[in-house]
Amino acid sequence: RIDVFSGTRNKRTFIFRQKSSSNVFSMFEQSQIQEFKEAFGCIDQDRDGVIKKQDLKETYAQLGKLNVKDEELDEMLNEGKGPINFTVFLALFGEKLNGTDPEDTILAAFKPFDPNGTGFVNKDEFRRLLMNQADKFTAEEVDQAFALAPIDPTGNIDYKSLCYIITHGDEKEES
Ligand SMILES: [Ca+2]
Repeated sequence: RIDVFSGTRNKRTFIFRQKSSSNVFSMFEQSQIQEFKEAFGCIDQDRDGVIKKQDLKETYAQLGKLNVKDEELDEMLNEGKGPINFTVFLALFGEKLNGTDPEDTILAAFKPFDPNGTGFVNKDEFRRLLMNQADKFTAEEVDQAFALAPIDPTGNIDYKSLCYIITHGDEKEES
């Protein structure tokens, strides 16, 4: 059995560094990684640490889908460009979730500032929020964000629009 967290990890991480310039494990919260690990364990039916066609077939069968085509399974497996161990699995999900998840996270972070769900927050509170999040913004970066922000004359920010700009803007920089 392959232990993805010891022997093979450094090698895989290196491959993904080259590919996306960031460590796939750093893209997720510890709790998310735990959830992915459980999902991986469910799919890896024979528990050899790698997802193969037979694993997918059995997983689909358990979900009641018995007529999945071989080509569809091949396509999924080919996405990994190699054996799908947990690190590769995480990277595949990471690519799919990257860009949407940070947006949800930011929107969720705004909720306490917007109890009535108006979609607007005061810009001074917004500045505090950005500078205290996990991905701390500097004052300069906040000013840059404000330059993009739709702000009304009373100083309220349309944060839903702004979250979109921030998260999708980041995506552009990475590629
Ligand atoms: Ca397997």
